[in-house]
Amino acid sequence: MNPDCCWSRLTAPGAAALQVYSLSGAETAAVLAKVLRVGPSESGSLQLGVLHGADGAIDQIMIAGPHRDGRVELALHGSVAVARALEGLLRSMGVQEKAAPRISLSGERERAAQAAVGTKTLELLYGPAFDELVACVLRLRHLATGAPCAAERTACVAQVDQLLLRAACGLALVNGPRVLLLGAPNAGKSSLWNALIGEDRAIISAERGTTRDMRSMALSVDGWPLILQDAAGLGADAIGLEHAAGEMTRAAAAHADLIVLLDAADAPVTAAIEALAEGRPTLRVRNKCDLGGVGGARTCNSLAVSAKTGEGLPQLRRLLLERSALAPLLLERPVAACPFTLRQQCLLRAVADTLRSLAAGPTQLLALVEELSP
Ligand SMILES: Nc1nc2c(ncn2[C@@H]2O[C@H](COP(=O)(O)OP(=O)(O)O)[C@@H](O)[C@H]2O)c(=O)[nH]1
Ligand SMILES: [Mg+2]
Repeated sequence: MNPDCCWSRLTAPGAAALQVYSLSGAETAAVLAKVLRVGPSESGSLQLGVLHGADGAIDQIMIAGPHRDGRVELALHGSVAVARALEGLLRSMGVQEKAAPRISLSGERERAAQAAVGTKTLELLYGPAFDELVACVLRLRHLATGAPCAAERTACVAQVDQLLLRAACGLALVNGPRVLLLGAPNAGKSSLWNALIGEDRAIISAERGTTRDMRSMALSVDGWPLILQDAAGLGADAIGLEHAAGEMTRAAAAHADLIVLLDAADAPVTAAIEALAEGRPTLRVRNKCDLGGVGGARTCNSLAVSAKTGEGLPQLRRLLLERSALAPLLLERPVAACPFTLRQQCLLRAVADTLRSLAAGPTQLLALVEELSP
């Protein structure tokens, strides 16, 4: 009977400096005992095992784990022969191969990529905002080490909130807010994308599933930066390539700063599309107004436009700015944007949350303040 254990290769196949494998399942320890001749190991520990072939020892293998999720990682020399010997042994014992987890631009990776964007520009612009952050940190440190009264906390929360608002503007200025056109197939997303960027770059077709890959374009709208994204539509019955394209759209929706929900009489927004935009900054737009019915004015909380005739596009451009993180910069007396990094913003947000929850003790706050210190 096959043991309750499966393996997957985490590194690319072929010769390399190092190969890494992952083993999981209730009988992982028993499998390792046979394959690498080691005893059970403590959670999170490192152990050295020896891989044996028919003619004796082949190589040493580093065993890391079990990790908290029960997984064990094996790190071995990158020779193809060693990897093949290990895989052969596992297969001969009936240990099942499992596809390695897909690497996607989400979670940690996406955050790291986001944090890296524009850091050089941020550094250059950082100067004027530096003193304010230092003053804020000093005040917070005083709060964390003293016994702050409620009024002091409230004043500090207000200061951190103000910094956060300005920081969001700063980052939007440096990177450009990401605006995603979202809608059903044939709503006219690609047509609108073309119209807004002023070039016929995307293929337009009444045939659904025409758009597959994500398209991003950096625009200047009234001199403000904006990243406009066109993605595949989300059809309810999508399969194969269309389904894969839809998955990319979902990922883009999760990271967009503003979602334009594009409606059209012949391609209405579905409940599934609405659900993707739930809780996110959203702007409702009705396309194809040239076909009659709705005029060029804003109706039912949505702006009517025509990607074909250009009607409503000046208003749409303005609304994109007003609904983005750039909005506080458009006011008659704009806030002073300060270009803190994404990491600093996350820390500031954590500080604000900690200050708000009266239960949190000063130790937690102090730890955050120390991390925030420039
Ligand atoms: N009349 C009219 N047709 C439009 C408009 N926008 C797009 N279309 C048509 O709708 C169909 C789908 O357009 P497309 O941009 O490819 O839609 P997508 O699937 O949402 O990207 C095409 O036949 C377009 O010519 C519009 O504003 N008015
Ligand atoms: Mg399209």
